[in-house]
Amino acid sequence: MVRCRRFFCCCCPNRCSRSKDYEQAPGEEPLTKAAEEEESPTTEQQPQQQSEDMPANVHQKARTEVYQGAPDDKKRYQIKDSEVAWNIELPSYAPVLYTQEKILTDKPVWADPDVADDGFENIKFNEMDGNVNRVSYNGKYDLEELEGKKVPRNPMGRTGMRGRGLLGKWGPNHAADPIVTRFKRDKDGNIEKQGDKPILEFVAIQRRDTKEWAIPGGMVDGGEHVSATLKREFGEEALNSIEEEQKEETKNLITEFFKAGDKIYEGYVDDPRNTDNAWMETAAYNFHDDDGKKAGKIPLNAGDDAQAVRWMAIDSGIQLYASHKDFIRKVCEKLNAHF
Ligand code: RP5
Repeated sequence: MVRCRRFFCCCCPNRCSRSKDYEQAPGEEPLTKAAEEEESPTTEQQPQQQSEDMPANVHQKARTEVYQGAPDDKKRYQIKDSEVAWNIELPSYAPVLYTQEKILTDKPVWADPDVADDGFENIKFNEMDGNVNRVSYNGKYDLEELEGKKVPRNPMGRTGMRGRGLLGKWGPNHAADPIVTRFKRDKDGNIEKQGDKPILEFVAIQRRDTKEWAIPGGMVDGGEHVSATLKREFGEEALNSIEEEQKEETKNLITEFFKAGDKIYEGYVDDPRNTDNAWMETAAYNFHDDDGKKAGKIPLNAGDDAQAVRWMAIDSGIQLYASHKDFIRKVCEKLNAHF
């Protein structure tokens, strides 16, 4: 079957104009039983709440005035930290309306219909809608009115922009983030330390869109297990697996390595593309190579969406895309490593 793998990744230079052979991993296994269960959202949802897991700096990057790729007159309406929450009265709130022109005119398959388009009324928010997961990790989201129709409302509050911006789906846009780590070692193979804690390295990619360093994550395709997305995205972004024939040995190594991951975070991402009506959510998993003999040996090679890839030493000073630094910090806590 030939279909676009990238779904609605805005940093893809092809913006899904190029189809690639889609290879659903045969007999793809869930990471763990718990992870498998968590991947099947139910319609029985609790009202939205901010989980303890939520990164501390939620909703900062999703409020920057200049929105990537938007025309000059489509700047976010600026609000103070204290005005983000919906329950704070803000009669003066006048968010700009913006959805990328290409999404509106090309109507790509990975994007939802716009409010005035045929098919919009059939979208089922807050539930599994065919193979599209419209369930939020943070519980049931509210709907608000936009041009006479009901659209999802960002559970984390105001962003200064309505519409979908660069995102394809109304409401949650689901991604998965593989955090591949190893200990930093000197030339003799000894683990390097800061104080009494080992220093960790993770596989980082430099995004083509914002040029920021990031975890090599990506969108979950419709009907795809998060476990499959984690492996696929790592292959596409950090190993350039689409363009190059991987050696059988490398393939087996990756398959084995990606069987055992620890869930680090599930929920809202403070992504710069978020709007009042469309936002990113992710499932971030850590795959740790304790002796550096598994993932540590795989040759890295930047794929389509990345302009560079490397093992990056972790320290609290790193600057990463969206909420990725929060996920990395959690991995350090779990492995009792330096941050
Ligand atoms: C972030 O966007 C997620 O954490 C994930 O890393 C990424 C997915 O979007 P694309 O890289 O596919 O654009 O919010």
